[in-house]
Amino acid sequence: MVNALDARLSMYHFYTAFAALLIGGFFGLLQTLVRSEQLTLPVELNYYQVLTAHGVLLALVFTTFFIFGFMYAGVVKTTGEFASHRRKAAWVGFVLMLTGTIMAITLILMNKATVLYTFYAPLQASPFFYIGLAFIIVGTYFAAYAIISQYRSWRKEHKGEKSPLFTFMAVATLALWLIATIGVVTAVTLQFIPWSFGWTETINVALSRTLFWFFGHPLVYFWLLPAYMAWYVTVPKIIGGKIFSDSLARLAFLLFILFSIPVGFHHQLLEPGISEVWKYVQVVLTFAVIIPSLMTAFAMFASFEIAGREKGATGLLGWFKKLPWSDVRFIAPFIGMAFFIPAGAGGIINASHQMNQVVHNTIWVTGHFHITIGATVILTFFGISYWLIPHLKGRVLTKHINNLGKYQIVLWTVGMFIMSAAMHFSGLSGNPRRTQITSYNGHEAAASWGSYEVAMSVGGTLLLFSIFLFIGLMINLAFFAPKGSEEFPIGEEFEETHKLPKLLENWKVWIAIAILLILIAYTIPVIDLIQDAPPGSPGYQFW
Ligand code: HAS
Ligand code: CU
Repeated sequence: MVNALDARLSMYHFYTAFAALLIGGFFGLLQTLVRSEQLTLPVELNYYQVLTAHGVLLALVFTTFFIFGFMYAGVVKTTGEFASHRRKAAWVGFVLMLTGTIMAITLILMNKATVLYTFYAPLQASPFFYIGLAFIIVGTYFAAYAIISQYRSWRKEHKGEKSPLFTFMAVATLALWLIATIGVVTAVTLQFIPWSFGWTETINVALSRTLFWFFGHPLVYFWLLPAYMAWYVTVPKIIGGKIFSDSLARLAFLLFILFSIPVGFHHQLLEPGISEVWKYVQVVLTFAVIIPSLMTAFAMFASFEIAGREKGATGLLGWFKKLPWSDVRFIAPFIGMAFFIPAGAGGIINASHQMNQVVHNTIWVTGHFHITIGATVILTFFGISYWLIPHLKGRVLTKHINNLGKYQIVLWTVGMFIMSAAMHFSGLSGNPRRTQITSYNGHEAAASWGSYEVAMSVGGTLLLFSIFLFIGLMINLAFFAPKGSEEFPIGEEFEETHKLPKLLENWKVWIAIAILLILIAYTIPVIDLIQDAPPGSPGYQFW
């Protein structure tokens, strides 16, 4: 049984996350309807404002709250309940994050921060928007403290034992997060806040974007790694199998710390002011960060096969039939994994310097991140929710809800498939991202886009229906499902290893290598961006 106080802590994060999902998802549908010219927004709302709210609510708010709710639950499950001072720190973090969110969203709704979720300069929002973002980040530092200090005291009390895999992974994810946020915190405090208050007249645009992507790329792994935690630790148990290799899983997470950060230039391949040499270095490192995902693919197939064979499967692919196809806790993350095969391939295309010229700033990129974060990650989060919410609330996932859950997952899958396929294909023919009007007054270049835009709105409609169903099922699981206890699935190892290579838990070494790689990849280009900067830019509000 979970400690009620710890359960409440996680649940408050989920309530916030699901509220953000509902509103953010609704805004998403509005965008597809505007772009396909089926809807004109009321004068109080403009397209870019809705787009900003959609990005902030889903990419930043939904993810962050969900991830901390999930990590707290798993850390408590594997290391024991939180000491009260840590739980307090976690609540302070929650309140700060919520305050920041309310500030940022209010300013967006007041049309004072229509700068999209990447808040690229020289677009200039109200200073309170940036302050809101800063609150969210500072909140996550309190959250990180709660988890990391819990891990440290567990290790002190269990000298010589290896730490629980889930908690190890949470700490690795937070290590990545803490290093990554240095970039955005620097940009927000030293550049955006003084500039938006008018204390400085201009901003170094290229530098601000580089600091943003120093954070922005690892941010996508901050979303992905919690999904990987579920794949490595919980999915093997759900399918009645074993974790293929505990050490491989840990190594994959450590490699993410090394290679996630010094790669931000793959978002700036078409920007001036950064020499080709440094773009090349960061593209090579981007190809290195693909490796831990390939390791994960390998480990997943291995644990599926082990599970199948233990249930008597024979032949090359017999194990495939033995997977629990009627269990929503399995099919949701599994479909997420399947999406990640084309999604990863798309990422490799994006990262290839020459091919990036074809896809950059087209809606192909929007397609890419809807099948990474919007399918792979969120389907896994849906799968987690089906067992974690009843687990925390002392209820059970009934057969009936499980069946409805399958419909919800299928709706999401079909909706996301239609929408993101249309985005990928029309992106290849030049359809730009982040534009309200896609007909270009009937220009022939735009002739083929219209039908894709309609397909996107059909996909978007299915997605919103899926969200409605999901929220309904979650309310049911939290408040109305039969009382009982739902397990938090924690897999066992295929071959139990009691001792780990010491190096795998020597954080100093890994963090030192990560910092070294960052210094190699960023020092000279950042000096160039400062020394050879063109005159700074004043702020613009085009909305
Ligand atoms: Fe990305 C742009 C490159 C992964 C998210 N990406 C974005 C943006 C977002 C995003 C949000 O290089 C847009 C930002 C903006 O607003 O401008 N991305 C990559 C690369 C990877 C990658 C190389 N991205 C992600 C993930 C994301 C995400 C993960 C969110 C969670 N991305 C880029 C680049 C751009 C970019 C450029 C800039 C484009 C531009 O020009 O603006 C890699 O990490 C991908 C590696 C993944 C794999 C797949 C492994 C497969 C697995 C599944 C196994 C399946 C199983 C199931 C076991 C190699 C693990 C079996 C199934 C059966 C059917 C049998
Ligand atoms: Cu990236």
